[in-house]
Amino acid sequence: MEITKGFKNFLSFFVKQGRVDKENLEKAFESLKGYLIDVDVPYEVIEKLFEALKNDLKNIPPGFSGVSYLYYLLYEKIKKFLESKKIIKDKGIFLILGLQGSGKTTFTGKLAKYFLKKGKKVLVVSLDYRRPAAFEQLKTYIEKGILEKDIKNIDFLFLGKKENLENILKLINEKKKDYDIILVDTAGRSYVDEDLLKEISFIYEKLKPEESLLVIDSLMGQEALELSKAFKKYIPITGLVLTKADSDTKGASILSAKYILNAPIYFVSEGEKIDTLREFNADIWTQRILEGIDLEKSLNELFKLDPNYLFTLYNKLLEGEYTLYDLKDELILRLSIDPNLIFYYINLPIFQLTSKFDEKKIKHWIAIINSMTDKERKNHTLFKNTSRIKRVAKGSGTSEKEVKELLKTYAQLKFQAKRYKALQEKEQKKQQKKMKNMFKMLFRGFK
Ligand SMILES: Nc1nc2c(ncn2[C@@H]2O[C@H](COP(=O)(O)OP(=O)(O)OP(=O)(O)O)[C@@H](O)[C@H]2O)c(=O)[nH]1
Ligand SMILES: [Mg+2]
Repeated sequence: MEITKGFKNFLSFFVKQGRVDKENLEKAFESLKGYLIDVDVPYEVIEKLFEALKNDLKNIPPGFSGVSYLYYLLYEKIKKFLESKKIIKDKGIFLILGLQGSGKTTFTGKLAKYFLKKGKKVLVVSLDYRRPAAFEQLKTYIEKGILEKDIKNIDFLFLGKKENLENILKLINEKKKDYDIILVDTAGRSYVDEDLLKEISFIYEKLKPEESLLVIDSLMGQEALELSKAFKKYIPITGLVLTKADSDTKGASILSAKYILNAPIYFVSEGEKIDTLREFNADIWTQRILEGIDLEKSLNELFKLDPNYLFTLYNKLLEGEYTLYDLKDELILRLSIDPNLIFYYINLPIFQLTSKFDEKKIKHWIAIINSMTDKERKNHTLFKNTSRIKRVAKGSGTSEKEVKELLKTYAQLKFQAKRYKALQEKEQKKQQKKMKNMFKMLFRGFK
């Protein structure tokens, strides 16, 4: 996330200094402030955060180092700013609003599925008369993405022409008694203008929706602030939705919207698939803002890995039984791990080799191993014969240099493992305990 860099620099400044005192606090604040302003975080949000921090830092409780207390405070302040006790209503009309292309229609589809899963009867309405195809887009998206049994619990309604607006709003109100949830997707514009706002406030007045949800594209910068201010003038926004959170989010848009509208953030939408809607979690987002890690995702990723399998692979390496087949398995496993999370695994000897590889390199190495014969995979010394290297490079569409690099690295890995084992035998008990603790630490809280 763009804003993460600012916070990371801020904290590492104090780690380097080794203490937090008034003088360097002012200096670091100024530099963080400049950075956050540059990436479109509203000035007032930054000021408020800093005032609160400065105040609390006056008394560092015993047991805390200055830096860890600073981190703790920063975490608590951001989390408090983001979180809300309110939960989304589960009955009534939901108006979905936002700029063009922000993800309203996609989110409407996801929300329909969210409520169907809860056993609700849902009506989906499209008021997008500018792009009639948008209705078909939404209908197909939902019908493809929901369970067969839920189809009877959902209906669709389309405005058609702009002239029908008043009639359809009337119809929606009449249908309120027949459905638990009515989702109303609206048309967006590429910028906030008077016409759009007038149309929306007209719709709002006629429907008096239970929830008016503003969709915020997480790639937005300064526009998020303008958008929130403009909407606030016309209608009360009851909740926020952050979309495209799977992309390289800037982070500032949600802070702006939250600050201006002070509405709960209900959902985070993370992809084009209908199942990628998550309820907002302030802890996860605070972590994402401060450290750039999505803890929930990392835990899910870790779950996918079987600790027993990792341990077997590790033991094979130590016992000298780690073949090129195992390296291939490891590489395939590496492909399934988000590159941003690889540091979680870096302490595992088996991933040390591949942790710095990018996707292209991993794929090349897999292709190289795929082009080897069974015997070669079990005995890499056969490659002393250089014609084998030529053959494998050709067969895998890579270069001889790459094949040689793979073989050299693999040989080094085996050599290091051998040395490590000798060392381990010396200090067996100590090491085993260390390994056990390391695995335990990596998989803490998973049982
Ligand atoms: N990566 C990613 N793409 C998304 C997400 N939500 C929507 N999109 C994509 O963004 C584009 C616009 O999404 P729509 O849902 O049509 O946006 P909209 O706000 O309804 O657009 P208009 O109706 O034209 O105003 C589409 O290509 C979507 O597939 C998301 O959470 N992640
Ligand atoms: Mg749309």
